[in-house]
Amino acid sequence: MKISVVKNILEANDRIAQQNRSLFDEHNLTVMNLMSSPGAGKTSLLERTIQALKEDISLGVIEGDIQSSQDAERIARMDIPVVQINTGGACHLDGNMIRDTFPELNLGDLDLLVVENVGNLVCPAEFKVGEDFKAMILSVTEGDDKPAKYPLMFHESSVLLINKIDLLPYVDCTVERIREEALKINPRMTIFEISCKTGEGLDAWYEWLKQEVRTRKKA
Ligand SMILES: Nc1nc2c(ncn2[C@@H]2O[C@H](COP(=O)(O)OP(=O)(O)OP(=O)(O)O)[C@@H](O)[C@H]2O)c(=O)[nH]1
Ligand SMILES: [Mg+2]
Repeated sequence: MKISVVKNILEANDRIAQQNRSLFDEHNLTVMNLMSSPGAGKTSLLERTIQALKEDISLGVIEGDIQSSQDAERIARMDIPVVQINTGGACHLDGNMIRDTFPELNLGDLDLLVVENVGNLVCPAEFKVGEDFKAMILSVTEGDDKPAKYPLMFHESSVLLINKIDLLPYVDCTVERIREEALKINPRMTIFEISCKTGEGLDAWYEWLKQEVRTRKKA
């Protein structure tokens, strides 16, 4: 009985996510659902990415947090449209919450909408919001055992960004092990090694993302 309740919630969410998806498609909009545990570097990656791409691509951001508007304030400083969702306790965003932001966003003006999910390595992976793809960040300070211990997010994500590689000399973490374990779970995953502090590895990420946006614009 308990299982069927959970299943119903996920099915109801899938329906709303599908409606969101149809609306995004009408606008040839690329939507990325960005996930990670707290502090892995989601907002830092967005700040870097916005800075690098905003001349070529029209970006918007939805910020998801349990509480506070600090991340939205960081993004607003970069002069692009941003909406903050406070879940008030929920550990993930869902289709409904995303739909509620539409009156605040001019979807027709955007090429790329990024949804920064609530910091959590588990729950966000279970809920679609209408995205084209999920991307996740794992920072090297979290440890190279994380793919094996938290496989769902790795399974659901098309992209893995291994962040904070500038800290590798100080932590016991092997990037090769992260790669191997992640690819065991999801062999199709595209992996980038980056530092949002130094900028290392980010050019390849920008190119990949621009290509994703271009492909949908032409569709
Ligand atoms: N050394 C180092 N620090 C980083 C890097 N990327 C992010 N940080 C730092 O890590 C901390 C968390 O970064 P955020 O970008 O706020 O992380 P987040 O994933 O958005 O955090 P939540 O939204 O709270 O889940 C900040 O102090 C950043 O300056 C990096 O590549 N190297
Ligand atoms: Mg953040």
